[in-house]
Amino acid sequence: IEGEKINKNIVTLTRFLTEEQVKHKEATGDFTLLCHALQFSFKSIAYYIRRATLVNLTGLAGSSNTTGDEQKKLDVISNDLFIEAMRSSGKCALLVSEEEEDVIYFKDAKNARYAVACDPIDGSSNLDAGVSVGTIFAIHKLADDSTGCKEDILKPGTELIAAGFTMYGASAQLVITMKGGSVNGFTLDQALGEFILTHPNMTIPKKRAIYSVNEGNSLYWEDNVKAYFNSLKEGQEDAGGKPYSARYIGSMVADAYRTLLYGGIFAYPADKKSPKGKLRILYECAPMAMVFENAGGQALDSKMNRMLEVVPQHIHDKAGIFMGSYDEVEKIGNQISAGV
Ligand code: AHM
Ligand code: MG
Repeated sequence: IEGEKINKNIVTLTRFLTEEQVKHKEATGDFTLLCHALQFSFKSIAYYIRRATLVNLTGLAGSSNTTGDEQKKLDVISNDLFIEAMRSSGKCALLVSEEEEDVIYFKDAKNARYAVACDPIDGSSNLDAGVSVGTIFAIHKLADDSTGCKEDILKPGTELIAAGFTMYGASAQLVITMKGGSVNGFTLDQALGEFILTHPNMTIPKKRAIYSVNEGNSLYWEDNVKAYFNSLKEGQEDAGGKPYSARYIGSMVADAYRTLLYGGIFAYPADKKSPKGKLRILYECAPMAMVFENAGGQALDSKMNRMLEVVPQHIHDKAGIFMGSYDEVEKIGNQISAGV
């Protein structure tokens, strides 16, 4: 019978989170509620991105964010949606967003124990062309005696309790990982309005001859970085004598998602033009590094330190990043650290 082929034992994100909560005896349910608010913001952002061209949401908003980038209308809307989702959850004490200069404190959330960092729309230069963008999130727990302060979020990635991203592509893909846990991928079923577990226990291939970097910056790269990327194009012994393939979307979430599934490396190195790198530690580098490490890969900064151990001094601090398959990052470590 046709009906027999249909999977009736579907794991939604809600079910997944509830089952995870049961595994942790000390859990209060607060984290689960925070994640419900997160997933609602992803669904709303996905909805507005899909409709952007139809309802005049493409183009600039006429303002610029803290870093001086011109804001797109969707940057502004997504940031507002994310902030409201966190505020209304009652579980978020403070929020750092790429679009906000300062930390946002939700003082009304009296019993909130979480601090969240987010990039509401990462890769927004791709928006008007309909190319994949994403939302990145990172969740810290407040210190026991804290009611919410900057120090609760200015922490290294090793202290994250959960992190992940949603990619708005052909479908919306949510990837989430928790401290010491596996990496799980969910696909938004538009008809059901639910994220469905489609990629359980994701692991990144150990190696793959694909590199993903903006080579337009190579004029500014340090010599050791130049030498490393040039070596990939020269035909590698361990890639059957063939050169690596290049893939670069210019949306970290989309480049990272592909790298997670296919393997290879993604990099945004610090260079002479941007000595501290371009990508932000709290809401770009650290959460991605957590996903990659929990999937069996690695992530380093431009000084070849473990990305998760980098401690930001300020909420919008940046770092260079190299992340991907375990063996590929190992190779970078060996080739580049010689010149660090
Ligand atoms: P954004 O958060 O302002 O969109 O910038 C971050 C994006 C990343 O998604 C991507 O990896 C990188 O910037 C691309 O930068 P470039 O255009 O310099 O290659
Ligand atoms: Mg970004």
